[in-house]
Amino acid sequence: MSGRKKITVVGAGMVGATAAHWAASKELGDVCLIDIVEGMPQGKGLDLMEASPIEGFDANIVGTNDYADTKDSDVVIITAGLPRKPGMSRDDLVAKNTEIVKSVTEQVAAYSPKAKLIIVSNPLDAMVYVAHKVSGFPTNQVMGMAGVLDAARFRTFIAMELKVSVKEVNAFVLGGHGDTMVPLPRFTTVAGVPLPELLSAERIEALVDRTRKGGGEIVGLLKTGSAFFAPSAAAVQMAESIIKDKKRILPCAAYCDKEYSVGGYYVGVPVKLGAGGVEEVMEINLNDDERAQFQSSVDAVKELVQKISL
Ligand code: NAI
Ligand code: 2OP
Repeated sequence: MSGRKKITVVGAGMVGATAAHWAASKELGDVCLIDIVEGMPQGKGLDLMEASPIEGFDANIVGTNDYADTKDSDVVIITAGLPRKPGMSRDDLVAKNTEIVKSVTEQVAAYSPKAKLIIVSNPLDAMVYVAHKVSGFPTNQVMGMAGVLDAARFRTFIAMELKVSVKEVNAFVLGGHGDTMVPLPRFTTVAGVPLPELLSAERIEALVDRTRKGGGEIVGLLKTGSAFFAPSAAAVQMAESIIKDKKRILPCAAYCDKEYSVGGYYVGVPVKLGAGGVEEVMEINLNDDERAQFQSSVDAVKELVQKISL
């Protein structure tokens, strides 16, 4: 037991193990890596710990199959889930991952009732809803990672197009993960200059389209899995804002009721993330076109959530 913060990562696969790596190397706290596969989280945890003298980070890293080891975590990142297999429909995947996220969340919530939960498992907008319902946690404690990743992809493509540092590019996205995301070029800036002043509408649309299909582009290249470096970095950026009470404004899947007139669903919106988890949902004025796109994204999320039986 140390005086450090504690981050648990559930699912020690590609996203989970890489999230543990980022969290430890940034010295966010001690890390607990848990999976159902025996030996694998222990092996990855020990291997990562053995990298610490080389990289010079102080963090205790425990790999385990026992939820007792996750006790009193400050932040829990949930990446457990199955990828879609041949012959499996999207609905089959929703059913299977609902089962996994439900059982994981029950155990996490029992050992760490005050933890902030960051859900990564797909389909994201539905799985964060499952985690909220099952944990019974207040809405500020439960959120999903998608917007930071989608915005990072958009920022990458804009920086590549304009040949500028990614640090100059700030992007704004709303809505669900992937196909239904709503990038907002009006609020996307390069060194403070709105994107529409720097690129033609056609070029912006091409970059938006690539961003929407960003997950599929990586799957097409990898063939045996999906993206993990950027997704894990995104989840850890959210964890860092909470652990260090940075109060960053990041796009996250957050519970919205009156906000944006969503009516009680988790959708991607800009959120202030601090020690209290989701401390505020930031509302911005959307024009008619942006509002219509956001609404169809919310409708897609509702349709997905209606398929869930808990
Ligand atoms: P992976 O297959 O490498 O790892 C998943 C891990 O979950 C495996 O090690 C598996 O043993 C474990 N697992 C399965 N059932 C479990 C249970 N009941 N308890 C504990 N662990 C369990 O997959 P990867 O690439 O790490 O992706 C993980 C999830 O994150 C997938 O659902 C993927 O679609 C999603 N994802 C979401 C993103 C987002 O933007 N929200 C981005 C990237 C991935
Ligand atoms: C992605 O966007 C698979 O959701 C994942 O890369």
